Amino acid sequence: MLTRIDHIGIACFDLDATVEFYRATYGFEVFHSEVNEEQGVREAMLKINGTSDGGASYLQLLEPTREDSAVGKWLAKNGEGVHHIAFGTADVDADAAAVRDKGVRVLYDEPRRGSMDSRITFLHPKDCHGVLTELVTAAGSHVQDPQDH
Ligand code: MC0
Repeated sequence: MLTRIDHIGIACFDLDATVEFYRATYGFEVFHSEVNEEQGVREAMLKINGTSDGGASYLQLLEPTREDSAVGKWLAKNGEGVHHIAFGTADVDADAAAVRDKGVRVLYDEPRRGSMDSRITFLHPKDCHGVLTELVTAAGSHVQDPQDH
């Protein structure tokens, strides 16, 4: 079950300048930053709020580390802006399988490593009305207790 917006991925040319914009304009601070070589990104996670299933919601600022990466190609074509949205789930394997059964292309056979040791997969934007969509199970995420609301 998809329980939250885990993050909104924003592609940018200059990560440090974009981080500074979000800090100076809104007061958002960097919660975590890393380089993900497999995905070809340098990224900063700005935490917006925590959630009751053990996850949280973030803005994810993404600067490509190489031109032929997904974000590099997208930036060259579109310029800066919202690159993808990510829904949080306690069970990315089950939710990816359920979405695949509905005819949506899931881009990975098995979830891969995402930010902060999360497990992630992507759905093809052409099957999602133009929105590149990610499913994420955060490290430490747990199935939500019905009494958690
Ligand atoms: C491409 N398209 C998009 C799009 N990227 N549409 C909406 N949003 C996007 N972000 C569209 C293009 O405009 C094009 O449409 C068509 O999809 C094919 O795109 P392409 O430029 O030819 O590129 P492909 O086909 O080589 O790759 C597209 C694909 C790829 C979505 C399969 O970007 C991919 O595998 N993405 C998943 C991985 C990813 O994005 N990683 C970066 C974030 P037209 O109409 O022109 O044919 S990593 C991340 O976020 C991690 C660190 C995390 O969250 O923890």
